[in-house]
Amino acid sequence: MRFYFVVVNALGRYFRPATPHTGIAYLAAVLMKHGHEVQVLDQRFGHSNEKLFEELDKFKPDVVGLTGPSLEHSIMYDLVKDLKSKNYKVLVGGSHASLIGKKFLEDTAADYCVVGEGEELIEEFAAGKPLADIKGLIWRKDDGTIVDNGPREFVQDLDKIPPPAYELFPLEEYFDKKIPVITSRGCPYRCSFCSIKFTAGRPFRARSAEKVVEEFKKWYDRGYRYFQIPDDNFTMDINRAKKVCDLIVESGMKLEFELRNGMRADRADQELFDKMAAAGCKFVGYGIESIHQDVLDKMKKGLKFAVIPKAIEMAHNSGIKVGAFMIIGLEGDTYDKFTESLNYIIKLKPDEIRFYNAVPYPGTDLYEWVEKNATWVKDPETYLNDSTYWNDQPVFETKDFTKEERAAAYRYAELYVMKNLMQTEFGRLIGYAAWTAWRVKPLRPIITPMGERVWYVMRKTKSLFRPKIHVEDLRASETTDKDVKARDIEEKEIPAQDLEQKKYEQPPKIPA
Ligand code: B12
Ligand code: SF4
Repeated sequence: MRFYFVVVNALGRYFRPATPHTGIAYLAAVLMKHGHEVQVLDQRFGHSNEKLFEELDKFKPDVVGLTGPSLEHSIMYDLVKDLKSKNYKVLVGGSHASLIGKKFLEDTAADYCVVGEGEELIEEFAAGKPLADIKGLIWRKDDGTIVDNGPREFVQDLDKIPPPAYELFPLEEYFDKKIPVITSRGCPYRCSFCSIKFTAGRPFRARSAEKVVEEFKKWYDRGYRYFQIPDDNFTMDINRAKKVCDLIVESGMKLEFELRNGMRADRADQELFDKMAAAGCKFVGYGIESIHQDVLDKMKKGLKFAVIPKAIEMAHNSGIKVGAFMIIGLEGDTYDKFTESLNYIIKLKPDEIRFYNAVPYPGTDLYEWVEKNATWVKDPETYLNDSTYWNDQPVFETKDFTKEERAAAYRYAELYVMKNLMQTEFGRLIGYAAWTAWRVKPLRPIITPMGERVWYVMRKTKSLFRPKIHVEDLRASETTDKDVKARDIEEKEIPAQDLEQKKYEQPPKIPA
């Protein structure tokens, strides 16, 4: 079969895509392994639909596959309409399709919708298995009836999936010369706001360290030195994470990587950070969300705030930079608690701080809580599609934390966040000058795109000089300070049934 995949042009506040799309690269790899033909268009580079239709005319696919997040999903809906007007068969998947499932086919004329992971499903689909027998598929019968075949089990053995075919993407055009390598999928925690259960799911599943290192090596041999590990929970199994790092070191590759998607501050010890640093880790983000234990408990984070300062210290001991990711306005939060969170987190001296407005995705505990206990400022259909929640406008309010206070909190946090970001990226003085100019609101529409472009050029220039290796220096100065050890980290408060060792080594079946 011939598949044409489109990464829909939903960029939100990003002005250029950072990396190729991992999900589509995986699907393409599976299809090509089974002899199918695949082409990909990353429309986030701004390719028009005219260009898309020219390509489709030439390629004549049997199916056009679309992927996109909830953010700006109306772009995907419009594209479905255009594709259907030209009689293409349309298959949709990814975060938004997985979130709303059947509703996607109710709201658009798409033919098929995939919920959750797509590799095994697309193999069956391409092999011509009867649609009614393909678990995880929602499809439209000839008479228009929509059939939901029910959920599919998550892929149990990730090592069986071929590595993502990033070579189908225009690799030189991405923001950074950076390759994402997924080493595990899923996360068994139950944070009230998190929508991970709809795509990667709760069962934690890991690739073998050997396979992971093989994938790094594939790109390393092609000149890549800079990687991203976008796992949901890279250190869920700490020993496995250590093994991945050990094997990278043993392989002799002198690479750098970041854990920008975040790791849990309570699933780490000093030895892990030492090994991560030796393997080339430069940055980890912690999903901290709030400094207040009652707020953390209400969001079911399963995290004791007491571990945070040590976790930051441990990463710093190993020479790894730290990002602190915070959320404004979850259950139990107030304006005063927000200011305390901001002030306290600054004192912990992470290298980067980000504050986000809480966004309830349908189907999450947060969403249900908002329905019962709070007031929507925007209706879900609007805010899911709308990128303005990146700015200061909250999606809901409570009597203890009003929309005006939420907006003020975001603006206040943003001042600090932007100063920190600009000084990190452009240096102390130029960063401060840029930030001062950015603070003048009427100048922002000029300063922001200018800054982004300068930033892009700086990154590109920097990537010309890669490989730029600091790993040896780091190894030489490996920390001897072992004061902060694993036992100092309190591990607590995650539903025991999810976290028994055997449960995440042998993933449970898909939860009902
Ligand atoms: C890396 C990442 C990013 C990267 C790159 C994303 C990219 N698209 O290239 C960056 C930093 C740019 C990013 C940005 C954002 N992200 Co993000 N991101 C992720 C993360 C951590 C990993 C994505 C990934 O590579 N997964 C691994 C691959 C294998 O899985 P996959 O992409 O889901 O694809 C599989 C299936 O979904 C399915 N599938 C996917 N597409 C299709 C298409 C077809 C036709 C078929 C059949 C199947 C199919 O098959 C694939 C293989 O199994 C996920 C969390 C997660 N685990 O999904 C969040 C996640 C996708 N991001 C999220 C969000 C909210 C965002 C942002 C909107 C804002 C933000 N707060 O950062 C922006 C949106 C920008 C954009 N246009 O994508 C949410 C999406 C929720 C939603 N309903 O939309 C997620 C789920 C995080 C979360 N816990 O809530 N993100
Ligand atoms: S720990 Fe992270 S990935 Fe896991 S449920 Fe919480 S927010 Fe989601």
